[in-house]
Amino acid sequence: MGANTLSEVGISQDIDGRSYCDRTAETMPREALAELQFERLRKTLRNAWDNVELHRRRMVQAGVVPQEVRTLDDLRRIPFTSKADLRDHYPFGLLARPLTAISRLHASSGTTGKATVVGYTKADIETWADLMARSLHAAGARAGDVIHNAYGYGLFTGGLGAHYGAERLGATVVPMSGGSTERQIALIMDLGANILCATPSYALAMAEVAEQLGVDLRKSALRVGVFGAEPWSSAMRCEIEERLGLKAIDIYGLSEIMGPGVACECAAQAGLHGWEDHFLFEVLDPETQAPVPEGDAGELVITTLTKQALPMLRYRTRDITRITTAPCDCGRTHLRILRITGRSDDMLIIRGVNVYPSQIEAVLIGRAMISPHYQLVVERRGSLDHVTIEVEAQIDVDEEAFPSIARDVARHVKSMVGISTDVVVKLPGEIPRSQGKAVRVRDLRPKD
Ligand code: DLL
Repeated sequence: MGANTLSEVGISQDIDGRSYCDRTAETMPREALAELQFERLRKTLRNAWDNVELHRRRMVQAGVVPQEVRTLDDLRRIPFTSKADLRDHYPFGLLARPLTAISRLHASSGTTGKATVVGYTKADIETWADLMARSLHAAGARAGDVIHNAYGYGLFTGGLGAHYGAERLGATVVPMSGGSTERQIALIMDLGANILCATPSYALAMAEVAEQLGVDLRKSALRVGVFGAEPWSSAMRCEIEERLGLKAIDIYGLSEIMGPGVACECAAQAGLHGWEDHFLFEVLDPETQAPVPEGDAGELVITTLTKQALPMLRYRTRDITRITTAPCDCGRTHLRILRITGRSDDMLIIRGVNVYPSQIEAVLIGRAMISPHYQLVVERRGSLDHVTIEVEAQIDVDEEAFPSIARDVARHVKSMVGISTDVVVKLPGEIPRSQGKAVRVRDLRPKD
């Protein structure tokens, strides 16, 4: 069960100007947190051993049984789990409970092959609602707020995850889902939304449509945006904050682990607090799988500590990030994930230079005469990969200026990211707008 009862959450505890959804859990001293993690890890390993054939087999192969895990460091002896394991055991092979005990299924979008299916018991849904309420609260949402939820409803975890969290917080939720952008804007204004939940790219698409309609969202009641589900740069954060007139907060999660609410920024906007009473976070070198020193970049690997239906042992997220356990201004003791740079699968190697789309985004956004919509087209030329950056001119820019804009963008990308690119300037509106996760890369390389 989750840490809170219904009556406890939504009552903010303002102490010294600090406010928590669950003060005890969020400010737990790190030693106590480690003890709790260990106790919960033992239970999780038991659950996985007793109920999931794959986990048991892997542990046997690795020569480790749950009873022999005596410290948190012993976690290193536990084998990894990957997305391929979920696919290979599609649809229910990794569930630790019979289908009769599963109250909800979600699935990942499955852009690369078969979808992966994830399941939740009633208690798992409760825990998720608690953690999502905790995340929304950390972001600055409060009971009584109107939360406009533009994350997609359905198999994607964004819509229902944010919805249950908003209700648990004691807020009023507007279950919009993605799309019908003009209607979204009208409802934000009419219903007096205080909080916007959306992907950052869709938030920007909303800002653009609002401007075209002559609606000034900066004059709306929106105070906070809770944006996630895709990588976004700090330049993008500034652009969104400026155009929507709100504080833009980063939220992280993935369906295999739970959905949104695994980690979320607080008002300090200085990294996403990973909720360590429910998850164990490691950052490993993706090649050697050795832990990297705190603060260095590596792959985020997550172990669930309270999931019943789908316990995940050392799940390799492929997300590249850094973490810090340094104290945060907000008083929360849980570690901070310092922005997800991108997925290791999305990393491009251009003439030996490793590049994530978000690094190029950071150069593009805020540049004069172009709008913050872009796509990267990756091709193979001979034996080398090549990137063409498609950017869009702002509405009032003369087409004669396009070649000089292209040269300017290419020069800045070269000097700030270190790669040579072609740049194509498109007319306003030519780059597809997202309603959920933006497609940033068109990969035209032959599949090997
Ligand atoms: O995207 C869950 C979610 C919904 C998170 C709404 C936040 C808000 P999946 O569809 O399974 O789940 O995709 C998970 O999205 O492994 C990351 O690569 C990426 N991702 C999620 N949040 C962030 C973020 C949801 N804040 C995958 N920054 C993850 C960067 C993110 N990437």
